[in-house]
Amino acid sequence: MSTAGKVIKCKAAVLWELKKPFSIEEVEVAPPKAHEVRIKLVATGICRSDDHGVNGSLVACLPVILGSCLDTVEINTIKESVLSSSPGDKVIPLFVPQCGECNVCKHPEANLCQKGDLKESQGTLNDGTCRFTCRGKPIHHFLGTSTFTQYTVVNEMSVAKIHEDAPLEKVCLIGCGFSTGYGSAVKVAKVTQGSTCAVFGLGGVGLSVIMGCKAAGAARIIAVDINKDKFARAKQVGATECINPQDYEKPIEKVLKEVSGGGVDFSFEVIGRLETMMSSLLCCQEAYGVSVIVGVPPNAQTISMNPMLLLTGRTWKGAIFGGFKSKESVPKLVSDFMAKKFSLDQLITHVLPFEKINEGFDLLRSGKSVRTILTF
Ligand code: PAD
Ligand code: ZN
Repeated sequence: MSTAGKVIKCKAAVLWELKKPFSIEEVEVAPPKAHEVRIKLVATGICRSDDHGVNGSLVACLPVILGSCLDTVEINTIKESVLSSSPGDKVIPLFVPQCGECNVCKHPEANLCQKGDLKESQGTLNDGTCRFTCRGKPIHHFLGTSTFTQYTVVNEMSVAKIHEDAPLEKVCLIGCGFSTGYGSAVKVAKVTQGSTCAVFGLGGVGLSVIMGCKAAGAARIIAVDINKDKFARAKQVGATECINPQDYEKPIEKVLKEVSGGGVDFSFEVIGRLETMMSSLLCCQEAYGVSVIVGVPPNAQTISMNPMLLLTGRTWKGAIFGGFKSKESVPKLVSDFMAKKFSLDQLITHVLPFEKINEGFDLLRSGKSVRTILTF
């Protein structure tokens, strides 16, 4: 039976208050408006950025249905809009859209489309309204995606059609964590053959950075984490050595400079802490090192730094979503996955039914999981 033009009632994980558990509720999902699609979720991942949502440091528009990243879905209904996707297509929602028209989209290298909802989140779709209602109240969107729900509505510039045979419960990671890490190495840092890299933080994103460094031909990949349980997996994806800063008296940047003979070529902060951002900058070679910020700091915090650190020749940069233009890159990355150019298995530690979302967040916060996939 067609659902076109009708409200769909389904289950969603609603966050009514910051720092509280999700509540599984029946929500009403309005039909899509022009240039929007309503999609049926099949699998979605749980990401640290969603935890920033729970803590209020990424978005504070409550109540809200979170779920920024790591999602895969099937188009269910399309109304009033001419889209490249049709019912039955497999798609991945994009927390950074690609409108194709703004200055950033037209720039050959940049990817932070100006139509996104990342910088000053409104918690709505682009027309300023919400498609979710629960207990008579409008429920906000998150980064234009909101995937912790059986059905969601997104703008057409926030969704990419992918290979029809793609395994959704794996390629959902291409919607966020994998691409963010992998692109930070191959596209943002542009890691070179034979180079030495240091990666701070070995969560799902950090492991993906390691995979990118390896793919780019790095000779040494030094993995850094205070949780030594992360080391075995880091080695499996390509780390050549692992260091726990807590095993040393001296600061980690000094240790890394010593083991690399004066500083690494490329360093990555994939935790989201100011101290490790500075360590990551300091550990790269002063005349030609490139340091990339990937981690998102939990609150609006600032760093003070000595300009000499850059005057000597270092490059300090950062990017969202690995610098990939989302709509055009996600289908290509999925095809690369299908062609076995990389594996996602090492990133997936847990698979839970959607209703167990709170358990999934506990696993992330305790450091026991890399990525938990929620299935619908
Ligand atoms: P995660 O929490 O799974 O991994 C973080 C890792 O850092 C864990 O293994 C910790 O043990 C480790 N760690 C914590 N403190 C320290 C420390 N002081 N020194 C060394 N290691 C430490 O997170 P994740 O991999 O899901 O995400 C990592 C960051 O990337 C996080 O800030 C997230 O918000 C950000 C992110 N950014 C984008 C983007 O587009 N830039 C996308 C997705 C995630
Ligand atoms: Zn744009």
